[in-house]
Amino acid sequence: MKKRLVAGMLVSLMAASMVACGSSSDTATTDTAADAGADTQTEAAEDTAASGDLITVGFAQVGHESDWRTASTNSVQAAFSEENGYDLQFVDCDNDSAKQIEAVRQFIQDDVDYIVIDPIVSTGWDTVLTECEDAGIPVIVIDRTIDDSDKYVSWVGSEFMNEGLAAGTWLKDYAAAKGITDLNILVIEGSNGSSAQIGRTDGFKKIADAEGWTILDSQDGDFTQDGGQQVMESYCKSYEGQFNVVVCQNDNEAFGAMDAMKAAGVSYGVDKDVILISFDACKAGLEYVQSGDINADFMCYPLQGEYCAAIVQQLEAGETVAKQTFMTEPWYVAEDILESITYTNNAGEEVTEELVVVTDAASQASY
Ligand code: GYE
Repeated sequence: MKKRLVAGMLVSLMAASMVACGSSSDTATTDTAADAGADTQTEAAEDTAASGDLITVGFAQVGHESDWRTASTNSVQAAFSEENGYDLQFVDCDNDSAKQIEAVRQFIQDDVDYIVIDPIVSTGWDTVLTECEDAGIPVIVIDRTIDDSDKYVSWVGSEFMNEGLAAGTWLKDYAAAKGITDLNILVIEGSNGSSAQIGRTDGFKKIADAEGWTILDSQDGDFTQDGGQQVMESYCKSYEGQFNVVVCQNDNEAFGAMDAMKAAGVSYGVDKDVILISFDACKAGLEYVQSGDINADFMCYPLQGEYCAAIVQQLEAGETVAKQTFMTEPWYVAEDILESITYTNNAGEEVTEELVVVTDAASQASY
């Protein structure tokens, strides 16, 4: 299908496909949606390969800051392979928003068929997305969200606010089960201005405020191991002997924080000085949950390439695409103390979610 046709379709899609919500009925399970995506893709790839015409896709990736990011990059590159009928232009934006906007403008100049963006920050997108629209190039957003513009066709990713709410609720129930009444918390946030940082911070804070917990400090660790280590080193000096919970907004920050705590003589994990909470649930993270060094790890599913390619194929076929597709994510814990947690999610629904005890990280982790 030629881009001009897709552009025409884009306008009606925007008007018709505002199915935004976060209710469980719109939540794609990772298996079923990925399977459906894979089927559509194979058929379409056969057609495309037969015609010898590759679909060009520009992908402006955040950077290479974490294990999660590596998994995301691999997933998108595998889904948009030449074998599958695509010519992928991949740009690692190195966590630099200006560079990311520049990459999108270059895709417009190169007249790609589709643009995929994982937005480093959630604001500042309207102008360049208008340029994409004017050029007739459909934009698909993955992972992080965009706040200030609706000029994209579809988004695939996680509900970060729910991840934060779940972490807070788990801490509340876990502390009660262990008889810990006084919680003094240090937070190492993800990259400032990213929707992942904003959602996880706000969700957790909502529970902390309701429970009257003390958040001693909350600083940016940039989603990196180095960042986590540096922030934790300074926390260990400034708050020596004053904290008993550390919340890291991704696994790599948690790895850095563990090194810093070890060096400062602070113990962490199951029945130690500090309860350690993390997000992402990547393989190395789950190994630390299994060993009891991380108490709980809230999954954020990065293998979104298949979903994204399935959306491209739907657009190629002239079908209506969902405005939002949510990943389904389990919450992992080290101990068999609580079976589930119940909380009110970002869509205002009361949900009960199982907690999965990590007993075999190697087979429980897929990235
Ligand atoms: O948690 C972190 C990565 O945007 C959800 O970015 C993603 C976050 C993920 O660097 O590890």
